[in-house]
Amino acid sequence: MRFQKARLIHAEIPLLKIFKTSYGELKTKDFYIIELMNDAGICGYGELEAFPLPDYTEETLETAILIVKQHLLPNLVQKDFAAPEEVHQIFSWVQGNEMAKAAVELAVWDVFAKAEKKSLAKMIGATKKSIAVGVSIGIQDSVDSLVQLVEEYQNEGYERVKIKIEPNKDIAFIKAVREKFPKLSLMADANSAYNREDFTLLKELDQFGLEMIEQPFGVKDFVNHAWLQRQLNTRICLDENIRSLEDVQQAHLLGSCQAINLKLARVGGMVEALKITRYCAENDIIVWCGGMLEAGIGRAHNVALAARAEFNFPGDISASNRYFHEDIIFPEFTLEQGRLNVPDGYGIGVGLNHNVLQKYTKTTEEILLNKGRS
Ligand code: OSB
Ligand code: MG
Repeated sequence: MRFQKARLIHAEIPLLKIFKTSYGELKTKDFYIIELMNDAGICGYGELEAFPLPDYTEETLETAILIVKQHLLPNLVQKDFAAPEEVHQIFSWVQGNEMAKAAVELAVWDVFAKAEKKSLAKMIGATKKSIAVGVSIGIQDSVDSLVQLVEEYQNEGYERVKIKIEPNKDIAFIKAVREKFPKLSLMADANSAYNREDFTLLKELDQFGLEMIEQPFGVKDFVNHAWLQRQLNTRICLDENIRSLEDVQQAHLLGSCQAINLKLARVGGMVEALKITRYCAENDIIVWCGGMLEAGIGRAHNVALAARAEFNFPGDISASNRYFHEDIIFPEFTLEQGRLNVPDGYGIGVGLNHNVLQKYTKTTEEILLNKGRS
């Protein structure tokens, strides 16, 4: 298969609720859609997930789109590909820049699945028809507003709740939620807000029966996570640390965690994600699908991945209406008894809702891939 052209659509949609983490706030979802068209006119889609600031990982939307245009798309020019894995291989000379690679690679997967007249889920060996999902709640101003929000999401049917924490917005918040909902599947995500000096506080979290504590320490810190895991009963889950299979192997061998929040964007796309999934299953590490507040295209890729049998823990893959007044896809993802249905149409199984997308589009750019660049 050859690729004819790419279209880069830059859009920004307002979030229904401000999303606050230990490192900052997001009011909108700012992203690019990468549309790739092959020589038969089949279009596939990927979503560039990097955030505007280099605070979650090193990449930003600006750096990532530059890598896409200058280094990744030119690698597709006038080459014949027999499988998406070949595209992953041809990108391997580019160090880091996982989100840029994932956006293009995932568009390639969508094109191949559509060309083979299969759903993406089926193409990657996923068998579930629907997936259990959870909700990730940003840091709230008060304990009361957090408890109220948890109640709302629980009533909507979310099966697992993740609460963002940071120093001074931790014990009292988790304690209040646990007291109100003794049986809720509950976890906390620190986004690297703590260090070894906070040990007593992190140990205090051990009493609330949390499923896991996500990323308490620094984003390159495997050693101190291992030190902490040895002293906690609660599982540690790594998010920011994990960019590749090698990172998972390192975490496993050091004992840095017992669970992995797997994000397609953070590990460079589907090929790496599937390797990590296999490794986790073989080594008794919990693997579950995280989120980046994706618009509908990114969400569709997550749903396909989470439909694989290894994903037994509900992902951060909520319904479209948990994030946005309107999503850029049709049909939107809706919650049914705490679950999202896995689309069975060809490829990602959802299409762009052009009316909605147009409203929020900032720029569109076309790049020819068949006779050099436009
Ligand atoms: O740490 O998992 C995270 C959102 C932005 C940046 C980092 C994280 C998150 C989430 C959101 O937790 C999960 C979702 O998409 O619902
Ligand atoms: Mg996280």
